[in-house]
Amino acid sequence: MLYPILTKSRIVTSLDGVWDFKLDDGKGFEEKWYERPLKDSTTMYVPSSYNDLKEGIDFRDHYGWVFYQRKFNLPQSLKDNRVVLRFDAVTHHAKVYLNGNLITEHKGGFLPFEVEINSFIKNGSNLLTVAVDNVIDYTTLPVGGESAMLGMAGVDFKLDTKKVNNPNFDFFNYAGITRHVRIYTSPKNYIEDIDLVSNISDKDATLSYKVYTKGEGESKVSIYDQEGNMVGQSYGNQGSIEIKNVRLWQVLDAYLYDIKVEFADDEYILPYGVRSVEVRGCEFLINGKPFYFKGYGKHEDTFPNGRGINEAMNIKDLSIMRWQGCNSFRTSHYPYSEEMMRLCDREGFVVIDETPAVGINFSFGGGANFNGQKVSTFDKEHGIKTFDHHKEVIKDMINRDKNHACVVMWSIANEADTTSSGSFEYFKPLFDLAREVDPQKRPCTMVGVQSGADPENDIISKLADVICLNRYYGWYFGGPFIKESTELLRKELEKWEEIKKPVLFTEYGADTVSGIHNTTPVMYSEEYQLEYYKENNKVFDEFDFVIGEQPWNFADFATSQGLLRVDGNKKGLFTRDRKPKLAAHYFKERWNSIPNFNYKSKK
Ligand code: BDP
Repeated sequence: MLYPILTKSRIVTSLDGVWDFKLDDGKGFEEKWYERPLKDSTTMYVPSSYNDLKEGIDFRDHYGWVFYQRKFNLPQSLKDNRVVLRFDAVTHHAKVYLNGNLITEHKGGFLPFEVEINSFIKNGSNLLTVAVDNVIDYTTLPVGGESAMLGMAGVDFKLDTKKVNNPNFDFFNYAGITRHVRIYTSPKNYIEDIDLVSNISDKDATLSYKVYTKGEGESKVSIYDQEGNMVGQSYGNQGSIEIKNVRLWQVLDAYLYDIKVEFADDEYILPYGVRSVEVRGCEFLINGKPFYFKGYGKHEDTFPNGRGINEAMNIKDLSIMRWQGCNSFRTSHYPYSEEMMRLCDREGFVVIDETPAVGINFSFGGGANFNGQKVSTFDKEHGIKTFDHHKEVIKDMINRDKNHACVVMWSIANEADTTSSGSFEYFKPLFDLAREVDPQKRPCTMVGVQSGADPENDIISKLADVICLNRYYGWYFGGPFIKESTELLRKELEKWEEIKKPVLFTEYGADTVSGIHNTTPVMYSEEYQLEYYKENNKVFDEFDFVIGEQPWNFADFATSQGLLRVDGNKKGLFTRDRKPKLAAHYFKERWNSIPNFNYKSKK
């Protein structure tokens, strides 16, 4: 899906701003709130998660639907164009009404959807209503259950009078219209999508393209360098163009060409970086050189936006990461905003792009697993029901992000159940699908949970091109005995060595409350976090097939309330407002002395 931009044939206008808003009291649909102006509404900023923008726990933890509403008028001059209403993300389920008519519906909270509105627009004022549901269950991604993963330890009561969401994941279930809302236009004969793949040979590259169009016309594709010089051109919906003396997109030193596509009266311009990605043996090659991942698992999480897009913070985060010597991050645990992906293209950050598939695992929370029943994750009757939706999000994510130079690998899921019966049957077709739909055929991974899995029996070793591991030796596993625990990490790595694939640590960390200090490194102190990382990193450095380290997490973030979460998850190297903890300075020193390439290569 193309990102909406202004060109000579396209207009984009924003519907962001202050909308009317109302929590559903159970009668919203019955009373057809979408047919007329909302009564007794409050104000709400779009885009944002609504949860932290008004006071009170009933508001913050609201379960179910909410209604957003605004009016808009459109210029008459747009009438002869195709007019499209586009939502970049609505979490988790949206029903969109225009002038009282349901015009589209969308499931999944982290990917864009759009609808042509020509036949629904009126002259004068148009009433736009978006009903948004935050309910998570066995069919949604991320997954929710009937009892909490984190909370209510030892308390056996049911909230009969009140339904609550129980995330099977460790981040606050923020909801709402979380990314931009826009109306854009295109001519009636238009460019629908573009696939770009490049092959580099020595000094030159060949760009193969495919243009998907609607209506009558012929395509023309032209490549411009950053100075605006045309460096190649071709006609037809499919073809290839040579770029002589190509300037590659390099890590932290990006170079983007403009790919201009013309079709009938339509024009679209796509910034595109030429680079190659390949897994060879136990190495991860970018532009042919063995890359070492230095960076983080992150979240889109700020106050008071919640998961709402915060572009100023995106700039700040990349700046901090650059300062620290980082070169990469994972979009844990859902696809991030399109603006963030475009920013990473421009800055040269390397991104592992993850689906919202988190919580496909019924063994979390000490077996809290959905009301304490010992149901297996892939149990045909009572197990997970996410398969079809999982296919959709893989297709939609790859379709949205396929042309980004920054994206070097797809992550199919985080900490799924990868050992119990049915897991291979569930995941094998998903890996096949990702490999089939990506025009650039990037490597695929799945991020593994530390549940005592034996590398040989963990399906990750069969399906993934890179073994991504989340490991908490010295925290959940063996804390406070850091040294003894990392001895177990060493033993585990000796086993992974036999699988003969690259291993990347996508999570490791310890909760650390900023400001707690001690001469002896005790748990939760900044000194403990420092010690934890030093000891884990020592082990990583011993193994050549360990191709990177991404501590958990870049910054502290909001979670559900629970006994293990003091105002959220405190594993950040930075506080939620981006102030460094002690270990952040240690990583700055370490990462600035580790090169982006050839760190582990044998001399
Ligand atoms: C892992 C999850 C991550 C959690 C983290 C933690 O992938 O989402 O926040 O552990 O417990 O299980 O801090």
